[in-house]
Amino acid sequence: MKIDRDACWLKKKVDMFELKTYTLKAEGPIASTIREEMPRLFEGIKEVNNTGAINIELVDDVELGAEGFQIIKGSQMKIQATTTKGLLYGIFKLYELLQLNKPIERPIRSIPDQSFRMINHWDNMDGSIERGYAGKSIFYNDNLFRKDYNIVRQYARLLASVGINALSINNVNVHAIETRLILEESLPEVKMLNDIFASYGIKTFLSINFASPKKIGGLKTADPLDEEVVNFWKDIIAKLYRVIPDFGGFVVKADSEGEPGPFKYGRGHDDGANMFGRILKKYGGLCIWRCFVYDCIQDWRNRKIDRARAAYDNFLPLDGKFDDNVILQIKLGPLDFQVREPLSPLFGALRKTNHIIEFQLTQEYTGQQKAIYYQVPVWKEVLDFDTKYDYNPSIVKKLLKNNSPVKEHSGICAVGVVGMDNNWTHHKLMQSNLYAYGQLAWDNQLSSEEIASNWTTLTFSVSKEAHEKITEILTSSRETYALYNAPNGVGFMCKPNHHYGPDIDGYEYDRWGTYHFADREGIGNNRTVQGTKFVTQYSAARCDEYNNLKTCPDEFLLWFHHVNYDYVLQNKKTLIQDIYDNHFLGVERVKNYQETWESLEGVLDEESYRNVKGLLQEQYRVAVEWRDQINTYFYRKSGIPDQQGRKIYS
Ligand code: GCW
Repeated sequence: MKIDRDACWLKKKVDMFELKTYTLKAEGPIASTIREEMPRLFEGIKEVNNTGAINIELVDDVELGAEGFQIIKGSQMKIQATTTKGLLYGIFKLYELLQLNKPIERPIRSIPDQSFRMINHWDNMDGSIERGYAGKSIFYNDNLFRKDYNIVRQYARLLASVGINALSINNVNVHAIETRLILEESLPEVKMLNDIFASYGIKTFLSINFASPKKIGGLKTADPLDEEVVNFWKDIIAKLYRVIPDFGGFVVKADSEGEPGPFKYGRGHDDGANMFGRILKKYGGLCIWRCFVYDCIQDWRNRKIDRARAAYDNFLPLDGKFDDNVILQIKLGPLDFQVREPLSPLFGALRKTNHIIEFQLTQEYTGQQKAIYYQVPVWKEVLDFDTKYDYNPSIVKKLLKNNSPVKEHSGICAVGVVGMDNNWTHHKLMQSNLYAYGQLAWDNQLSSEEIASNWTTLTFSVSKEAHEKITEILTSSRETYALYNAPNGVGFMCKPNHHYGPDIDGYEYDRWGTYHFADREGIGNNRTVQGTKFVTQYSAARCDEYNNLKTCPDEFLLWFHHVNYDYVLQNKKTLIQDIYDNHFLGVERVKNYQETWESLEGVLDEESYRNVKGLLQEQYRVAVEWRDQINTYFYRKSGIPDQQGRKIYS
């Protein structure tokens, strides 16, 4: 099948009738990229000396910072920035504004809200992608680098076009072969990738194995306070930066799901992270340390342990103890990218530590690229969430930066989504999540609807009516998926291998701390002050709200409380009827998507139409499974019939 790599939001050139020339007053790798991009983006444009119709120029404008830009339209058009990276962002924005037919009536000054706008690749050198559902890795295959630099360059272009400025290129679960990526033998290829991304203003990081000193250094320990271990890392890092002087640094998953870490040596995570920080500092490198640390061998009988508490219990006591080039990376929810999950209580509680929030573009628990799940509504809920601490601003999108001692060492990271599938993301409509992630990380004020509408316009050339149908499907899809999935924030209930489709008791007696405790009377986790006390990890105001049955939002009810099936929710329904209604409604909405999509036959390009039509059939099949299994399970447990007498299997 034709590799349709440009079949994304950059696919259509803009014809700028009167603006056929440009000047660029800047040099260097990113300036070369701009010279390459201009004719790719703008029909018939060419570079001239002195003064063109578009003047792209470096200026002194401290307020713009290192990434901001401004576009001024007069007798000529000016794109100005303090760096070539800012100029690159400016030409992509100009392209988008013209493509969207948005007139530039007044100067546009744009400075990114979030400093870190990063992607983590969970790619393995064997070519697989952990939790990847869009084909094989674009970087590796058969334990070798693919060396398909054309694809990598097109990917770098996509990322830069939506302002993404950093990425890590291998899985955070670092297996034997990826442990060797930091060795001299790998550095020429790592440099090739690094330099392609750098030419688009993107910093490259490697995920490293904390036990590397033992695995590839011949040492008997990986203790971060051991002098030989420190010397091992000094040698590795010195050689790496000699070959790749502009390298970003390391991403570390330690003491997590079997990955080695400092706990083994009786050390704290601050000891581990700061060891890397101290060595990386002189090269300008960063250590990004993940907080996904919990008891992954939990005994389901032990009701005292609550995995949801773990990140806060492990890392809040270390607040302020990390070096200024160390950044904590924290998942948006306390457990693991669930459809409905309250915010991780570390946000707002951490006051003196650089940190970034971790999203997941790949749909591990949310349909695995076979269901439509546009994620901006989730991200808006999180970024606009007020943690209600007694300081200002206590809203997440502001405190990420304000509570990080080094402002530019804060922001957002997301687990990536692209693979070798010819449209990058397997599901054509899920390209929108990659586009949306970059746009929203840059401008936290953008609405879910606006981003969806812009992506649709850039991607499809369709009538206003068809445009509306596509954006309506996108913006409602997260709610639809949540309606037919695990109810009211209880989470999981999916197949343990691996998270696609229902298996209500699949995780009930497992070691992962992911339980629902359903019995014949009721269901849910007691995380209140009478239960695991997880709720006390929030601010006083949020703790009271969640702890109190009367004020706990219905969508988190079973995350925080164990209630009977006849408990009356805030929406005035009993829990059991709410479960029945939501699961019937969720399937109906998928059915409506199918009908809406069929009305677009002949309106959309054939490939996109068939891609989504086929995947919607699969989404409908699995939605029916979720509905019938959840409804039947809880009808059998509770014995309470559906008030509307609909078909529930006895
Ligand atoms: O969501 C879980 C995934 C693991 C992943 C882990 C993590 C890379 O099931 O595949 O490992 O989280 O975030 O480290």
